[in-house]
Amino acid sequence: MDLHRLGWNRSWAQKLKDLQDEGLSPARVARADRGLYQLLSASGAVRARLSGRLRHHASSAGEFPTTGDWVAVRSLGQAEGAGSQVMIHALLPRQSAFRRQAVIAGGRTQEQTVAANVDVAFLVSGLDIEFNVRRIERYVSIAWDSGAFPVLLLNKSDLADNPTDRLRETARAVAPAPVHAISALREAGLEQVRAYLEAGKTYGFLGSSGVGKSSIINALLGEERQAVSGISHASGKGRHTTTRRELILLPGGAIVLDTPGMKVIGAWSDEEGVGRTFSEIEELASRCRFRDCRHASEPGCAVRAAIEAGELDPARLRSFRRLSQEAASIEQRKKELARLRRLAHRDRIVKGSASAGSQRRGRRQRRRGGRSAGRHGLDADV
Ligand SMILES: Nc1nc2c(ncn2[C@@H]2O[C@H](COP(=O)(O)OP(=O)(O)OP(=O)(O)O)[C@@H](O)[C@H]2O)c(=O)[nH]1
Ligand SMILES: [Mg+2]
Ligand SMILES: [Zn+2]
Repeated sequence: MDLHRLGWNRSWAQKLKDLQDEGLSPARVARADRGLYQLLSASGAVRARLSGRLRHHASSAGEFPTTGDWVAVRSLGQAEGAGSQVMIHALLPRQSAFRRQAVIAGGRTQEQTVAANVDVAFLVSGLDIEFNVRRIERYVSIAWDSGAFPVLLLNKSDLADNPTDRLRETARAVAPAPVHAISALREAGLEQVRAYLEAGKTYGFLGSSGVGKSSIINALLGEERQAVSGISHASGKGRHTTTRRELILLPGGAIVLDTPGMKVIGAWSDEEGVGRTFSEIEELASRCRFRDCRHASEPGCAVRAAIEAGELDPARLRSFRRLSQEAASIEQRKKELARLRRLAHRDRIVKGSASAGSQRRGRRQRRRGGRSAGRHGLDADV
């Protein structure tokens, strides 16, 4: 399989190179199921496990590979291809991450990444009785924080008496994130969703159980690949039809992530958080000769000295590097998104009082500007 089909690009190649480990090859996590991973790689689908070291460090950092992640693997010797198993040795720093607090043993909570490396987050809500603007707002703010670009899909427009009012209300609440009313069942408005899809980009579908995430994906695929619930979700009992997160390749080249419905509880790691988790490395780093020491080959590096003296596990430094790089990379995406958001906001305010003619001009100018997220239609569909 061509890795680009899975979203591989120069920036990922660079991140793999940064691991400075020979003989590791990249693969993307298609499914994660309690320690067992389904990966897609250049040699097709493979099953994988975490190396003991990675598992150990992942549990201390609360970060296991998840669907959408790029990992570095080493084959276990058998012939590669369907049925072979590989070992995951490293997790590449994420470009975006949807995180939530999961309750673990003893009632404690631990941060869990629900979806990684999503470019556009389709936040799905139902236009039926479960419609709730406050919940939608929470989803949108989590999406901005994750480093993904949020797009609201108000599904089940066939069940709404007043879809236009709700569309308007939502658009006002989440501006400048775009909002679209669709019906997966009637296949209405799906062209608005297709307009976002680009080859090699990753699209996550997120939202409560029963809102129609899998139904929309099936409609985009043109086949009933994902199981959807035949029963009514009107009771809101939260029966999950999709039970695991999964990566799906659409015919046009876009990569889609289906997820089980989730409750939104926000909380995000930041660069400071990374420092707290790796306090012993921070402590050592404060004794490096150079303040901006990367602990690679700089003279007077206290971190490398500790590794050479056997006082620090090199894998620990690797996890630290990955998490710091990840935090920086998500931080950078958030800044870029914030900039787009401000621009779109300003644009919207101007547009609000503008005539139809100047709106068209505004749109043309934006197109000429050629901003990367420009084609994601920053104006709501109202
Ligand atoms: N009326 C109507 N029903 C829909 C529409 N889209 C989905 N449904 C129905 O809603 C129910 C739930 O759809 P799913 O696609 O399974 O929802 P989901 O978001 O994937 O749910 P989980 O996998 O549990 O998170 C099914 O009975 C679908 O047939 C729609 O546009 N209109
Ligand atoms: Mg589903
Ligand atoms: Zn150093």
